[in-house]
Amino acid sequence: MKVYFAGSITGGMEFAKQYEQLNDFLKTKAIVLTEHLGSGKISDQGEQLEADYIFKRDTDWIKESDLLIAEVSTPSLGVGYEIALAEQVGTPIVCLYNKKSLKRLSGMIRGNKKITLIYYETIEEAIQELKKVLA
Ligand code: 6IA
Repeated sequence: MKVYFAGSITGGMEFAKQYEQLNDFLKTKAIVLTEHLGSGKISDQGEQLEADYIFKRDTDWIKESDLLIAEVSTPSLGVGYEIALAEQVGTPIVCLYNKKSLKRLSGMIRGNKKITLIYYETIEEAIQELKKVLA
């Protein structure tokens, strides 16, 4: 199974630690196309690649992935775009929102019945819920 793992970069990386922990878990269950996000090495500058290259690569990856998992605790234009694209091409979507986030979760995510939404506080909780979804 191929998973596209999305999370805010330019929008802010307050949850970088969680990206890393989620990425480590997901790698035990699937091929994670966007491993760089949870590598612990990426900053809010993102990968140092041309924007047109990133756009093409990431949209192609979304089209070929079996599941999109987005960490949405930090609002991000890029992640919102990726979620909408996944919906358009019929890729199932799971969003994870940390209850300690200082940002409210957008109604465009909360109100979308096609999205499986997981609210979590600890990473163990998030992983437990993800296991159910992946089973
Ligand atoms: O708007 P954001 O940057 O927060 O969007 C983050 C999402 O878009 C992530 O899920 C990534 O898959 C994707 N993304 C956006 N920018 C990058 C990037 N470098 N490197 C990797 N993935 C990205 C940014 C460099 C750019 C300023 C030229």
